[in-house]
Amino acid sequence: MSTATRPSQGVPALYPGGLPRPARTLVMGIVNVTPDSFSDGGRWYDPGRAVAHGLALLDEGADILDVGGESTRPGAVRPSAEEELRRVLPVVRELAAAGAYVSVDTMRAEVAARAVEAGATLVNDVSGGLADPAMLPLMAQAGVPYVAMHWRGHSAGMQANAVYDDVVADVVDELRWRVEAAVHAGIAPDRIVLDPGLGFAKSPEHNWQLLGRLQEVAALGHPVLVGAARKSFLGQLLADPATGLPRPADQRDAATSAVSVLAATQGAWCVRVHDVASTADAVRVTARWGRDVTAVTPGTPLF
Ligand code: PMM
Repeated sequence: MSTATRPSQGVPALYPGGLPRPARTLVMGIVNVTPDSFSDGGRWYDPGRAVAHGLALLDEGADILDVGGESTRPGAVRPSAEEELRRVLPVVRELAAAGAYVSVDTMRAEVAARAVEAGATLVNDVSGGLADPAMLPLMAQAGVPYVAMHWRGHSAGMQANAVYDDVVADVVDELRWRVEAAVHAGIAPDRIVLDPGLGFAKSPEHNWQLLGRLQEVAALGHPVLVGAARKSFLGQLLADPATGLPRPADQRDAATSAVSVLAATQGAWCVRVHDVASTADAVRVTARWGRDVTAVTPGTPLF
């Protein structure tokens, strides 16, 4: 499909608060412009290749493209702000110009501001405003939707923070505090999306508990984004029975689609994935299925 014929990719008209609210779970396609992300490290590091990849994800059915220039894999070393800008800006600019709904995955206010200038219409901050004190005030000013993820520290040492009394209750409390901080800074509540932050200071068991009790996160009253794609807890679940070795990251897409379906049944607003084609189909099937179930027994959960 040529870029000229790609005006909106079916993303519904924006709400006054800027959040699309379709009748199904949205699909956010991942465009990592990094040399070192765990799942696709280096494949789209060149800006031209990243743009081509983003356009291909749109054609596969992505509603939103999430462009990131910093790997958050456990132990990752942070790039400088200049380097992050150099990676993401040209990609954001070109994808937005092609008509995509572009999100920028950054913890830095300066990068968020420059990306919004370049055409990004959503900011995805894995630190929920904790990494950069300038982020929440900037978001209040920018007025675009803001994803606040549950986070307890930078990747280098984050797994040492994976200590909870009750992971779901603790994550919900900490997300509530982030919402309070965001609203206090002036961000409109209807622009805030929450994310439990799978894999960020979480053990596999923590991730499974959060997924199983996703409705407790949704009960905070904000749209919920789920980022399970290709993460190591899936690799561990599907470890080779003979060797015990985790399933490699590039062979976790079927499991990711299964998580997308289940997250959609729990009312997730959006799922963030690498393999858009399978999840784009999965969320459509889930929405169609759920419509009839709801029609028969209103208000009954699917499972
Ligand atoms: N995970 C990664 C990066 N950004 N953003 C949100 N909102 N939620 C996530 O779970 C999340 C994220 C790390 O995964 P990647 O290296 O495959 O992009």
